[in-house]
Amino acid sequence: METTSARTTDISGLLTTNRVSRRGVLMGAARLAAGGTLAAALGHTGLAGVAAQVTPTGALPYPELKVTIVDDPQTGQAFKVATTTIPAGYVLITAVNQSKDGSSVGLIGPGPGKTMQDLMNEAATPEPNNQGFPSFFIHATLPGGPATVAPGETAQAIVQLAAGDWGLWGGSESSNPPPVFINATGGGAAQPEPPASVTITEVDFAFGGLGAAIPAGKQTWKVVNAGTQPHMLSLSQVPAGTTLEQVLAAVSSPPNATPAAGALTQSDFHDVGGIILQSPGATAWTLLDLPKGRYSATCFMTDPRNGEPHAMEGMIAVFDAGSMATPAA
Ligand SMILES: [Cu+2]
Repeated sequence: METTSARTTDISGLLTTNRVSRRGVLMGAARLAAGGTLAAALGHTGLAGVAAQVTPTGALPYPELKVTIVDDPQTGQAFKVATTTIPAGYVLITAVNQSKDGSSVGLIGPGPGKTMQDLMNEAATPEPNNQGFPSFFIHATLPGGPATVAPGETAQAIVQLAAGDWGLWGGSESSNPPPVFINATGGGAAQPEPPASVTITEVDFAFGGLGAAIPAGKQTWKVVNAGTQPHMLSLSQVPAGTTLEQVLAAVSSPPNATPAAGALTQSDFHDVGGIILQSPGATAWTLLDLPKGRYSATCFMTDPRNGEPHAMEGMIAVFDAGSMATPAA
């Protein structure tokens, strides 16, 4: 049996690797928030925003917020948006990753009964070590957004935005994109729920729904957080026949360790999307196009109770798309 300290060391290592670290994204957000960047960005940008340029989304009857991720010499990555105002309700978030690294685009808003200023004040307030996870994320409203967008690729998610103020956050383990603020207006208009062929239920700590036969090709998954902590669904294609044990080993090994013979390396994981952090009770939809093959599903949220990534607590699975093979979960 591993000792707790040895395991913690391993986990610290895994969290510094670009491939597996999504917590780096969160820590980046916390750092910039603590530095007042959130407040400064808000003061600079203002919440009034520019004129809405809502793009019709073809077959999908939702307003689209297109976010282009670019390399930035200061912050690693930066977000560019065509508009900072968007109708409330279901919103299609399109993340176009033009940077050289993977990325994610999440949304964050004040918790129930709170304002964006409350959220920024909390974010800027030093807090005791909360197992490395900033507590303002726990208290915020996290509708989700496109996760695990490979360099040069585009990923889409449909989220539900109440009228009010939202911030875009995300990036990669090695980037710190300044937040971009979005104002959702109006709302109440009747919109159909996005049609989905697969429903994934996130619980503390597992993914439900991956036991069903997953087809190959274009599809939409409904992702429901039925747990008590924020969760995420990070999807990557992995070599055929990859086992859960191999994925677990890959996310557990220190970044600079020499991989054992036959072990998976970063290049064995091709990111295909998913949903970045969503609050308990939140539902989001990920638009996927899955070539026939094997995939891993992982949550890298940090459990604030013990500092463990959720993956190490059971939120890790492998499955096949386009095959009747029984998935392991
Ligand atoms: Cu989780």
